[in-house]
Amino acid sequence: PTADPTAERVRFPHDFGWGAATSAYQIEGAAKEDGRGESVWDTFSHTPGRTRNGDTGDVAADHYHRWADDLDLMRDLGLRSYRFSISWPRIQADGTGKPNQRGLDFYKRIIGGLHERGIAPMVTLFHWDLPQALQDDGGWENRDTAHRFADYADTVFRGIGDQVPVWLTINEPKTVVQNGYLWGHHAPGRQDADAAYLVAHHLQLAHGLAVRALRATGFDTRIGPALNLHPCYPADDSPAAAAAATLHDGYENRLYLDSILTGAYPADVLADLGPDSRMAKGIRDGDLETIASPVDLLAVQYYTPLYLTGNGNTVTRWPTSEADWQQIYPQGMYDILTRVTRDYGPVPITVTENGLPCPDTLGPDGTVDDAGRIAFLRDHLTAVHRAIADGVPLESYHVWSLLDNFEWAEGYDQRWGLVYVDYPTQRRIPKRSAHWYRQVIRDNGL
Ligand code: GBH
Repeated sequence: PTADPTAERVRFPHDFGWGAATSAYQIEGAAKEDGRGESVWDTFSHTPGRTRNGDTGDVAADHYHRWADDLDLMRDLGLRSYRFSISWPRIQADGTGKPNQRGLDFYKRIIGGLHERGIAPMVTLFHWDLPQALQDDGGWENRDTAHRFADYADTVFRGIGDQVPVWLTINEPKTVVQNGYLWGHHAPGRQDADAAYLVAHHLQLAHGLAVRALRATGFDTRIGPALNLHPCYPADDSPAAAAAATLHDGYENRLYLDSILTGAYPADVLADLGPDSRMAKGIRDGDLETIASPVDLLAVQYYTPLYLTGNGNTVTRWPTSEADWQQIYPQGMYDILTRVTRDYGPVPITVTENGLPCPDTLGPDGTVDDAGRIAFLRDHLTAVHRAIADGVPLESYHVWSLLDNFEWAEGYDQRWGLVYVDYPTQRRIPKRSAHWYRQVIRDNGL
C-alpha cells in the first residue's frame, strides 16, 4: 500500500538520540572473570526460590565476550545512543580500594568501540549490582555505602570520565527501595518498610555525592539521575481516591524528583513516614544540599501508569503486557513528561527506558514476529513526539532493551529485546521490531 501523502508524518528533531538500553548484570555474564567480585545479585539469584527457574546472570547474553559483535549489531540498527551500565564489582571487587584495571579496560573497549561506530555512550554507574562485601557491611542501610559509591564514581570518572558525554548515577532508586527492601522481590530480598526509606535517603545521597565527584574532575561532561516515574491517577471520582493518588505520587515520584530538583523531600511523604522513621532520623544537615547538586539532565523511564482507589489499593485499568504489573497506556508517557517539565522547569530530559516483554518466539523460518512490540513502541513514540511538540526538552529515547536478557526475578522467561537471543547458542536474531526501529531511525520519525 502506498502511504497517504496527506497523512501527517511524525518527524523528530534533527539530531534526536535514537537509542537502546541494557544493564551489566542483565547481559554480561562472565561472572567470575578478570577479577570481578560478587554482587548482591549473584547472591540473590543463587539463593533457591528467588528467581524464576533458578535463573542467574552467570552467563546471561554473554555480552562480556560478544561485545564487539553486539556493537556491530547496534551500528547495523543505526543507533545513535547506547545506554549501558558499569558493574561496580568489576571495578572494585569488594566495593572499595584501587580499581581493577581489567574491569576498567573492558568498559574502555566498549566506549571506544561505540565512538568508532558513531554511537554516543550513555553510562549508568549503578544498575543494582552492589558489591556483596558492601552488603555484608549493611548495604544501602549503611550511610557509609553512599560514600563508598562516591569513591567508586570518582575512580570511574578519573579512568574514563571524559570519554562519556552523559553519565547517569543510580538506576531507579525506587526499585531498590520497593523491590529490594519493601517487598523483597529483588536483592537483597528484605521486607522492612522502615529500612526501605532510609535506603531511599542513602541512595539519593549517593547520587548527589557522585554528581559532586564528577564536577570535581573538571571534565566537561554531563550527569543526571535515572528515575522510573509512574503517573498516578485516581481510580474513581471520590475525594479519597484523589487523596490516595496524590500521596502515592509522593512515594513513587516526588520523593526522588523533589529532593534532587528542589532540595526538599515532599512534606506529605515525610509526614506519612513520621518523625521517628529511620529515614527522618537519618537525614543530616547538608544532605539535601548534596542531593540537590545541580544536574545537567533528567533520565526518565516509563513503563506503566498506576490507578489508586480510595483505600490506597492499585487497580488495573488497561490491558497488561506479559508482565502483569505493566498496563499499556501510551498517554502516561505524555502525561509524565509534560508534568516533569511543568513542575520542575525546563531541565533537559532523556527517556532511558521504555518497552515491554512480548511472547515472541523464534519462528520455523528463523524470524521473530513481535508485532505487539512494534505497536507499543509506535504508540509510545507518538506520545513522546507530542510531548516534544508541547515543549518538553527531550533529546533522546532508548528502547528497553537492545537484547533479550536476565529480567531479574523473572529470569529469562520474559523477552524484552529488539534482538532475540537464542541462549543455547547465544545467536542474535533481530526481531521484526528491530527492523522496524531501524527504519524509524532512518526516517527520523514514524
Ligand atoms: C526497569 O525496571 C529496569 O531498570 C530494568 O533493569 C528492567 O529490566 C526493566 O525495567 C523491565 O522490567 O515486584 O510487581 O514491582 C522497571 C521497574 C521494577 C518493574 C520491578 C517490575 C517487578 C515486579 N520494575 N518490578 S513488582
